[in-house]
Amino acid sequence: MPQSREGSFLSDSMKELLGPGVGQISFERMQELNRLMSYYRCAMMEVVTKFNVLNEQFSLQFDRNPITGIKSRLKTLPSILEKLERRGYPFSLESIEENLNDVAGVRVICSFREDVRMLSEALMQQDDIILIERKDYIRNPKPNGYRSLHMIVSVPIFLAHEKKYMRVEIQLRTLAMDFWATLEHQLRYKKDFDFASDMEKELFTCAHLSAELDERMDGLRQLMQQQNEQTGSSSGEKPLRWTDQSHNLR
Ligand code: 0O2
Repeated sequence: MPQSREGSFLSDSMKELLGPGVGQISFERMQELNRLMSYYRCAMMEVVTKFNVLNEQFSLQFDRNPITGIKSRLKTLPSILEKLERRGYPFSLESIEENLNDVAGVRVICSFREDVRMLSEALMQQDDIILIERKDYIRNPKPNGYRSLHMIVSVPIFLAHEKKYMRVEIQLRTLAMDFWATLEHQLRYKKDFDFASDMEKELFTCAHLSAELDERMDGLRQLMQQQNEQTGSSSGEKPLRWTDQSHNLR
């Protein structure tokens, strides 16, 4: 970044975050900010790896994948500043670490509600993870119908000369919950559109339908599990799966 131009295009909150001076101080603070964001990125990668490992293990155990997708994101700087301002927190790097829990976010999309429970419990049994906060919007959906299990965890990252704990927000939800939340988010944040109350009601009805879908799918999964247990097929042969190396079998 050309130092001579720094002062001209930074917002007030950004200037406060980076320090008062235009020049050396700001440049150093910018480097510190980059370092902090890279720590968050590392913590996010740790959590994603933990879920990939659990998926691998459970897919061997149950012959199906409990996780259908994992998404991760780092909050953008404008969005970090907006949240600090909205909550009345100071604009500083220390304040970001101290006051924001969702700079690093990992969203895990599961097949069934049972998988959400199983994965969250398995993660919490890992002795390097510290649970900071847990919000169960599946048991207690938000008034608009939003469902997901949210957990704020602190996870260690191993740097060259130190171990540092960073916070990550984890959202666990089923495919049906994700379908609803994704579309609701799209509709709600459409620009120049007034969200009428009958549309709120319709969205709430859709949330109810998605919850019912999860319940019925869970019922089917339980039935299949019982049948497998009766016939003993879960402990026996597994159907042959085609993989990338399948041509080697010919
Ligand atoms: P993004 O970009 O998805 O992260 P806070 O996040 O701390 O300001 P709160 O209410 O304490 O607010 O957090 P909460 O309830 O745990 O929800 C935070 C995140 O959950 C949101 O992040 C959304 O991702 C998701 N979420 C919560 N409620 C809803 C909802 O009604 N609809 C949808 N689609 N998603 C929801 P962000 O910061 O909004 O954005």
